[in-house]
Amino acid sequence: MREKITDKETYLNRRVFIRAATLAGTATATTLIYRRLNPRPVEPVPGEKLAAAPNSSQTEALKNGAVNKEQLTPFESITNYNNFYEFDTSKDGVASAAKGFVTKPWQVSVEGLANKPRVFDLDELLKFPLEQRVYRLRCVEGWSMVIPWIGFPLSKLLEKVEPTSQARYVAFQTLLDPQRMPNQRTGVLQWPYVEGLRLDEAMHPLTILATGLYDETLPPQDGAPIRLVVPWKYGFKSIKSVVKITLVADEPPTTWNIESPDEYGFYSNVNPNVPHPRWSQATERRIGEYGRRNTLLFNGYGEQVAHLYQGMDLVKNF
Ligand SMILES: Nc1nc2c(c(=O)[nH]1)N[C@H]1C(S)=C(S)[C@@H](COP(=O)(O)O)O[C@H]1N2
Ligand SMILES: [Mo]
Repeated sequence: MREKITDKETYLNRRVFIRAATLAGTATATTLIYRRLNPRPVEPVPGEKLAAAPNSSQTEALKNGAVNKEQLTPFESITNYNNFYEFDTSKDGVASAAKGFVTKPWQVSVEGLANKPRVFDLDELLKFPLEQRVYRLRCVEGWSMVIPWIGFPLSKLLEKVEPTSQARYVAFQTLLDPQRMPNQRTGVLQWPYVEGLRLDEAMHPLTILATGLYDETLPPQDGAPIRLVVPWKYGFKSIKSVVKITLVADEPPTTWNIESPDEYGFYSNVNPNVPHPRWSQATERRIGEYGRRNTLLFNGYGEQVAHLYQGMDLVKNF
């Protein structure tokens, strides 16, 4: 199925199959694990169709670091096993809590150390040539998925605002609106959720803003309408429902680092050799599989990104 992921028919057949298997109670690994994780899966509200541009062939995506020969994680798992603390702190509670999250209208302000800072309407962002990018997502908690994102390189957006020579980092911010994101009424994290990258990480061709997954617009639970995806870093760096991107001179504060600086560093590159203080990072559980896989340095994207950290102590700069 991997080589045909851009084929909508294959995908639709697959979804029908998965649904049929779930209904029939077929004891496939996927179904069992899916059931265990999601006692009452939320039927996804069908998103609008979002086609990746025809010129974004899979060959092109592979050149850009897409995963080869690994099963895609089923749509149902990607959309029912989520971390999105603005809605719910339990992974199987996010989908229902985020159902009905209104993401129209939506704007993203790109500001700070730039010659042409400005506000972009979502419609404008959807006009960037969209590509499909199949990436591993490795959560710091020790699980992973393979997700066929639709999006565009963050660099394309940053180029439009022309970062000045003082800009060395990029800060990101999620929407702050406790009416629409009910768990922001609690103090479970400091709101809004914020993240950051070094400018060269932000400009790297693997770093994308995702506006869809499989062939649909992003479901609310996955960070609608637009979220960051940085595949070689732990999942929490991939901030959801972004409203502000700021070019800055100094390393910006980041939510999980504020929360627990000894556990979550600014870089948070996936690294099997740097254990979390409370658990090993050497292996991971791929959602839908039995057993565990070995975790790969930079989540398997070392060939593309290792040069960014040349001469840097990856243990100190965890
Ligand atoms: N705003 C915001 N972004 C967030 C999070 C969050 O709680 N709030 N969780 C992060 C974590 S820990 C992970 S693993 C990924 C999960 O993305 P997914 O639910 O689409 O798989 O989103 C990240 N982005
Ligand atoms: Mo995560």
